[in-house]
Amino acid sequence: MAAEAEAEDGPEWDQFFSDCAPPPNAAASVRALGEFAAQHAEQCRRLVLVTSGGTKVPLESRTVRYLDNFSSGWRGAVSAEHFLQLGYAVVFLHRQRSLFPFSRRYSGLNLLDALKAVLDVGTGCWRVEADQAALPGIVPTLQRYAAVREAGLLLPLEFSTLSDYLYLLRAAAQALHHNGPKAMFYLAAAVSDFFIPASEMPEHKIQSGANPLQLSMQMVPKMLTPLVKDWAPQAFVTSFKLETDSSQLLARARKALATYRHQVVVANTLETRRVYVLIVTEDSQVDIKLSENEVQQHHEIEEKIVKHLSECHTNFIEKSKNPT
Ligand code: 9Z3
Repeated sequence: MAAEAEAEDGPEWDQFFSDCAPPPNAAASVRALGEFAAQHAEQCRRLVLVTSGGTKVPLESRTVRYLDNFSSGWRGAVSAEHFLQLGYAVVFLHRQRSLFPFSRRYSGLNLLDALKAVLDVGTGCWRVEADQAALPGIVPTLQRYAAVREAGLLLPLEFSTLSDYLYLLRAAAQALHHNGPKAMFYLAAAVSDFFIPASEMPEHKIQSGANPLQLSMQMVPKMLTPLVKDWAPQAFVTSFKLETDSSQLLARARKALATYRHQVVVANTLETRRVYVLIVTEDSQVDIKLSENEVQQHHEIEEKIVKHLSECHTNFIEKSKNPT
């Protein structure tokens, strides 16, 4: 698989991947992806790859320091739950220790405050009791999580650095190739645009005497190009566009669609991302919002985003059966 893919990635990507070591769990992840994709292809189930969280960009080979970004993984974790709710199988490619589907509800909590060790006088054994009041909604959450696990609908994969992320994204895309148009990519991870190639990175910790610290970083090759053209040409691809200037949202989303020729861009701004997104396709643009009232009732915008995209995905699958 790797050799075949490398021949198609283009020189920039050949260079990128030959320059970096595979992630520590690469072989097991590739195997798990292949099995997961095949199992759900056989069951004719829709499958989505959700990417989530930010990438780490090392500044030294023996890494002490790295660049990171703001992403919490909320968008990805919440969206993954809603995709599962709609019957999708989900590959959840997420930054290590970022928010995770289901457990994300309790991420701000010190678990030890919600648990108590209790001595059972009858048996003389210790058991652990949970304070349900400290864990709101824990019973339905555990039930949903257990059902998802039992049905084998969730494959979590972790990344930490930019190169781990890109390696696993490519491996996932190649595995999902077998799911054809039933595969969706939902690229919500906040991926660095800049990196320092291994050959240009200092081996040891940068000394604090370096004042001012000057870094020279290169642009990361645009991953959407090979993803759409070579790695998963039949899949339904949704990318996310993040801006800080809302007046640029539509133009930047249209530019991305015109450049990569994929299906959807979800555009959002840093400050309003929990309550507003703009979903742009070749021939439509749809505002998705949460009202004040919905915010107060703890609705999640991801439910609306995922519902809208799954409808677009249905049309895409239908169209691929009857191309005009
Ligand atoms: C997003 O725009 C996501 O919605 C957020 C979610 C990262 C803002 P949180 O994890 O935040 O819920 O805290 N993701 C894509 C960001 C990105 O890097 N997009 C690239 C760009 O804007 C294109 S691939 O150029």
